[in-house]
Amino acid sequence: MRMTFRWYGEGNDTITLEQIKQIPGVEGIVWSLHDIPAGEEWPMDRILNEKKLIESYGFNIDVVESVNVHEDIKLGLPTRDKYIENYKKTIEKLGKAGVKVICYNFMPVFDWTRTDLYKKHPDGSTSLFFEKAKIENADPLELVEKIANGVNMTMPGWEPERLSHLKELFKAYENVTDEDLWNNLKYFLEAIIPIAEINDIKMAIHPDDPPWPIFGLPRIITRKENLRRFLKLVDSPYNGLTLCSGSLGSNPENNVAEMIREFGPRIHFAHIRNVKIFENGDFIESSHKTSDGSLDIVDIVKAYHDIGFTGYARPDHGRHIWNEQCRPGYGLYDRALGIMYIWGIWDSLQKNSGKC
Ligand SMILES: [Mn+2]
Repeated sequence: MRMTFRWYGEGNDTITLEQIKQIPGVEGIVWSLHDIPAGEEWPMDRILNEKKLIESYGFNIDVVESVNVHEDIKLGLPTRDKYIENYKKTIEKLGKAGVKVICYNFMPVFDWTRTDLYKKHPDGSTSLFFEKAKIENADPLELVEKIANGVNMTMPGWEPERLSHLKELFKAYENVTDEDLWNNLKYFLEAIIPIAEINDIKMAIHPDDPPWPIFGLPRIITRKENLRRFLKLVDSPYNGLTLCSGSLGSNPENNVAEMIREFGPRIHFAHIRNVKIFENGDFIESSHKTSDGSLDIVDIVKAYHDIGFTGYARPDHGRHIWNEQCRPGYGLYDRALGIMYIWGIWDSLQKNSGKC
């Protein structure tokens, strides 16, 4: 397992590369060019600048999260081909720069959805929270405005230019079914996977978060059967998964450890975090510790160990603790604690199996 840490870039993150350097066992920075809108080709000089900066701290740049997919591709509009061409050119350039994995998602409109970004835990820490009833009864436009105004920074997936077209986007998706979305995803994969193969870049789709339909929008990357179907759309090792335990695990019917054991070699990127699910279907992002949430993180890490996982991992999200002011879900302290929890489990498994 190769540990990484997501970083939003110079001037776009409260955390520094010096700080990340002091977290034990972190080899790579998960990065992106966050200011480039979905559908545009990434400029080579910008890619190389980022590479130079990250590598100067001794980190690898192997994982990019994300290269976002333009809505026209997800909608299957005739304009999709030009955006797919741009996507292919970006893959080629990232391949030249030495990138090994691209994480992306195929969720209509939103990358992720929560109802509260700073929900308080009994210990005074805060984290992202999803209140099921609020989403079921909410006007999405109102909710989005409230969430977006609650933070003083641009969040991936919630960019102002995307949100300003929200009404039109909802309209455009009105008649798009799950099957349409599957077809549009297949069309996209058939175009990009051959390019990923030539450039030795593993594509790794992130599951839908949360893994069920919201606001009537279709969602397909949600459970084991669908992941199975996804991997068969283009049956290549370059068409793989970002297995996000927290996203998939917020549906109690999903058994994350079982998925790891089934999809093993097709998992290129592991997002490891815990969630606490309440009886009414609400969930809150908890610390990584198994007893703090509903997911058995020990069993999840053990599943990766059992399959001999050599791919990339990150602690995904963390709570906001010790009064840290940071991007929602992306503080330094709790993600660093999460990494140490994961290493603790991993190293003891290594030792027990005589590998350490
Ligand atoms: Mn994730």
